[in-house]
Amino acid sequence: MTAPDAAETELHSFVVVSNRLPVDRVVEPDGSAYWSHSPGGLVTALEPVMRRNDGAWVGWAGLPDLDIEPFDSDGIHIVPVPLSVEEVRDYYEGFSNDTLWPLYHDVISHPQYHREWWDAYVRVNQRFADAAAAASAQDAVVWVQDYQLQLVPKMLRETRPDLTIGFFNHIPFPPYGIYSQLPWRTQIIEGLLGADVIGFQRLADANNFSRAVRRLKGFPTRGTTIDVPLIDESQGVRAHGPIKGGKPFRTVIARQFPISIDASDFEELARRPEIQERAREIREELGNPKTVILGVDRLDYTKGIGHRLKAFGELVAEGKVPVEEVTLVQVASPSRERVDAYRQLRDEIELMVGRINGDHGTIGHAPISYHHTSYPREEMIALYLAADVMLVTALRDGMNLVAKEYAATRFDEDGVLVLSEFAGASDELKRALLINPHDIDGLKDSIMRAVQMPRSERRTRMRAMRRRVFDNDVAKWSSAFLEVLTANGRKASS
Ligand code: GDG
Repeated sequence: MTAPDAAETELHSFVVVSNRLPVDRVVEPDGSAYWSHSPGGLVTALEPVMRRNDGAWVGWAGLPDLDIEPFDSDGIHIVPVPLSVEEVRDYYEGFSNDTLWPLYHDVISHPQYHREWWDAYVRVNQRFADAAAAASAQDAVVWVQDYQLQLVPKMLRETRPDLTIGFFNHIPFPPYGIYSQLPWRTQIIEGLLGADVIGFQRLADANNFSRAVRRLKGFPTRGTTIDVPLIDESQGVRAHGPIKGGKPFRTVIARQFPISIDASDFEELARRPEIQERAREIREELGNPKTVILGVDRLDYTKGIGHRLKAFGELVAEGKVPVEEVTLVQVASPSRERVDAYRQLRDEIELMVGRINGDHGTIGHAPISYHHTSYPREEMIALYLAADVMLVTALRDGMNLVAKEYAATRFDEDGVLVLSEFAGASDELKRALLINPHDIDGLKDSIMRAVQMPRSERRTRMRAMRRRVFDNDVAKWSSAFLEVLTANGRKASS
């Protein structure tokens, strides 16, 4: 992509706000810089809506201390929000990734509570809210994404009560017993309640949120709706701004909208002869084992990589999966490497891999083919095609798109998905072999069942999962959310 033309400050009727922009600022060692498009699922889902509505995308370009004017990129108006080095440390690596992330994932790792991180979170959320307000036309629809920006809905409503505001939480929302640890638990709930619709991955997440609202604010909740009084009794102030129509409360909808992928895009790539050839090559490079097992994750403690390695390592040690016949390919893509918990995790995982390979490998065969790297999408799809068994053993995961990508890729209706019941995807992919990753014996049994599953059963299960993923793709996700959002926004302002 070439350097963008700076565009004048424009007003937009549809605005997406997320921590990261759909484009990355890349700086070469020689100092030259360019923008690269990052074609994530969210971008693919929202691109058509963006183009139809002359949309703007507000977010951070991924590098500190970068102050760039808004510009247009592939039909989307990009509004960069600058973050200083300290803000990246305190708001992003600190409060977002070392406080909220572990807290929202059932405290698998200990959340760190630091007041200066919270201060940075408030300050940066205000900057995102201001940038979104400045880009929004009268009565625009604004869609805020994810846990890094939970205060933005309230901040936006305070200055722009005309806006229809949606929020989608990509990660779980924890049970109240865990959530209540957060010293700023009330402020976050109030921040989210600034939205007209709050979307979650699972029904359980929406229920956990509603319970937190009842416990902390005492607002009545009925099914998916929450009545937010315009006068907040506990504070004696107008907490969420006025609405038209003179109703004593605003109705906020909190419900599940399970996110998905662009399934046909995955299938289209998987059908390309060069990618199928690459899948064959991968098996060959592994020494043509009878069974290839695959794990693909960001190297994150929520993904249960250690549990998976433990189960597989025991099966190898017991001789149930001979090293000449079965190989586990584990892709662990680098993630959040400046956060301590992630550095420790990497050491633990690599120690385990080294031990298993050292104890049980032969000169020609290692039980685990481990890759701490990020592959191009084509290579990922070739890996999915090459894998007889896919292991998704998350201890807690909002959705887990890898599970859906595996199913979308397998147009041959083959392959077995072993899927944690703690991943949101398990609500939909019920024909996977569902497992509790904490139950190592149960996990071992499921791996063996997957390795030995007859072709006819593999086909029936994969067919059902594929139907689900194709019927509920990411375009359906965004249109379902936006339909509820615009309906509820209209109701609130009529
Ligand atoms: C959060 C929530 C929720 C991974 N390694 C490589 C690579 N990937 C891609 C996968 C997949 C994506 O990254 C990972 O998505 P997940 O959903 O599995 O997990 P998180 O990153 O934790 O995402 C999660 C999601 O948000 C969406 O709402 O499902 O629960 O935690 O698309 O394919 N892609 C490439 N190379 C890699 O090495 N190209």
